[in-house]
Order: sequence, then structure tokens, then C-alpha cells
Amino acid sequence: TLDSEEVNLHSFHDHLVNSASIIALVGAGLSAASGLSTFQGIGGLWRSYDPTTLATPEAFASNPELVWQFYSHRRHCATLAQPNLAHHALAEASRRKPGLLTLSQKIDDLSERAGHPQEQILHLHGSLFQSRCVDSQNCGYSRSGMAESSQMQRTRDISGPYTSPDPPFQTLPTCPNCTRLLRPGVVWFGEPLPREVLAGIRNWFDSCAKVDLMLVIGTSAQVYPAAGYINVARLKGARICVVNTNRDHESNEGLHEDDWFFQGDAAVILPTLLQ
Ligand code: BJW
Ligand code: ZN
Repeated sequence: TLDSEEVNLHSFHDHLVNSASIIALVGAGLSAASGLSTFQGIGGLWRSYDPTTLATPEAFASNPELVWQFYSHRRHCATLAQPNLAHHALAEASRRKPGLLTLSQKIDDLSERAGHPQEQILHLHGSLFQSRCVDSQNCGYSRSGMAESSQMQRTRDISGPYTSPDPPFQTLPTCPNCTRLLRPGVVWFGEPLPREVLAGIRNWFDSCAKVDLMLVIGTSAQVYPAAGYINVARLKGARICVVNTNRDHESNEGLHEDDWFFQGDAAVILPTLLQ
């Protein structure tokens, strides 16, 4: 006899094979099995800062060194990490299903390194590997690459423990266009998401008469506007499938009777779920 989890899996597979328009909202939990800390879990790992107090324009304005060190550290961790089976499963499913769009709240590049098709993923909160001028209005300079890490590495070994004093202000990266400070190319609380990303999401929703399925993987789904897309998909007819280690999220997303909840590590669940 089949247990309820197997029935669940069967009904999900039935729906997946018949789904063409699929949207996935992924969060830090997707990269957890790669050893990268989730957003809410970072606090205990990087000095004793609460990440929600560092991921703000106010934190950067009052202590840019500290905020650069935080992102420099995370950039370093992401560079050393390898994509896990969850990234690979989602990348492979995306190659099979051209109508599957992933909205990533993660700022690492592990999905790309797992071969996720570039045109099928949008990064809502930016990238650890982008830097941009603080003056987005008048200047707008941005660049990708590791320059900032190596610039900071000259004064501090970011792979080691953070025991030495903060690097002097002059070592912070500045804009080659207007000489103001460069900042990490991520989206902080209170800031708008990149215009082209919002447009991409709107176009995708507009392009499908009906959304068949929404996957919500490894995210606490508490940060907006990202979390709001769950409801947008539902209003377009989508059934929701949540994958999370934490059962609390079953209720968080307000799941309906014909939705799915799979509890556990995304790296364990996704390979079976998406095969
Ligand atoms: C596993 C696992 C495993 C672990 N397997 N699972 C509407 C209502 C209320 C508030 C707002 C609203 N609209 C806007 C706001 C304000 C604010 C907001 O949402 N606040 C909430 C806290 C209430 N939003 C904003 O400010 C946004 N901007 C905006 O709305 O601008 C409007 C505007 C318009 C015009 C002009 C000006 C403004 C911007 C939000 C930006 C969020 N940025 C961050 C930082 C990015 C850089 C960085 O990473 O440092 O993005 S915050 C942080 O949260 C980060 C993440 O991407 C995001 C989501 O976190 P995520 O990924 O869900 O991680 P966790 O740690 O929370 O959860 C991990 C989950 O995985 C957990 O559930 C675990 O159980 C699970 N898990 N291991 C499976 N192995
Ligand atoms: Zn500039």
C-alpha cells in the first residue's frame, strides 16, 4: 500500500507532466546543502550581526566598510561552494520545460553554475558578483566581476576569521565614472527591485492565460514583492507546491487542499520531485 507521501508524490508528478506554464520562487534554502547559510541563519555565522540590519541602505551609509566586509565574506563563501542536487534538478527541469521560469531571491551564482538556462531565471535581489555606483540616479555605473573582493583582500584576508580592525576607508572601491563609492549590486530593504526584472516577471505572467504550477522552494516567503508572486500565480489558476525543511511554511503560504507540501532538504527532495 502507498503511504500518503507517495500518493502526494504521484499526484504531483501527474500534474507536473501536464504543466506547461510553471513558475518557481526560490530562496536561500536552495543553496543550504551547498553550505551557504540561509538569510535568517547568517546572523550567528558572520560576527554577531543580524543580517536584516546589514542589508539596508542605512547600514551602508553609516558603515560602508562593515557592509562591504559582510558581502565580501559571502562572495568568498559562494565562490568556494559547489551547486548541489537541488540546483541541478531545477536546471535540468528548466531545460526540459521551456515554460518554466525561476524567480531567484538568492544572490549567489550556483544555479548558473549548475547549467540553469540563463533566459529562464531572474535574480530579484541582485548578485554578489555585481557592484554599482551609490548614485544610481545621476551616474548609474555598474560592473560585474571579482574586483572588489581582490581590492579588499589586499588589506584583509577575507578567508580568515574577522579579528583584525576594519580596512581603512580609502581601500573601499570607488566609481570610475564619478568617484563616489561603489556598493554591492544587491537589493536592500526599502529599495525597488531592478526595473528590467519586474518587467520580465510582468511579461511572463501576461504571456500565459493560465499558470499551471508554482514551486516555492527554500524560502521563508516573507519578503515582498517576491512572496506576493505566489498569490499572483494562484489568481492565474496555479496549484502551489512548497518544499521546505520547516513545516511552519505549510501554513505560511495559505496552502489549499489540492496544493502540495514536501518537508525536507531541497537537495534531497527536488531530484525525485522534478524527475
Ligand atoms: C530549506 C533548507 C533546505 C533551509 N531545503 N528549505 C508588503 C508588505 C510588508 C512589507 C513590505 C511589503 N512590500 C515591501 C515591503 C518592505 C520589504 C519587506 O518585504 N519586508 C518584509 C520583511 C515584511 N520589502 C522591500 O523592502 C523590497 N523593496 C520594495 O518593496 O521596494 C518598494 C519600493 C518601490 C519604489 C521605490 C522604493 C521602494 C526589497 C526587498 C529586498 C530583500 N533583500 C534581501 C537582501 C538581499 C541581499 C542579501 O542577501 O544580503 O534579500 S533580504 C533577504 O530576504 C534576501 C533574501 O533574498 C530574502 C528572502 O529570504 P529567503 O531566501 O526566503 O531566506 P530565509 O533565510 O528567510 O529563508 C530560508 C528558508 O529556507 C526557510 O524557510 C528555511 O526553513 C528553508 N530552508 N534550509 C529547503 N536545505
Ligand atoms: Zn558613479
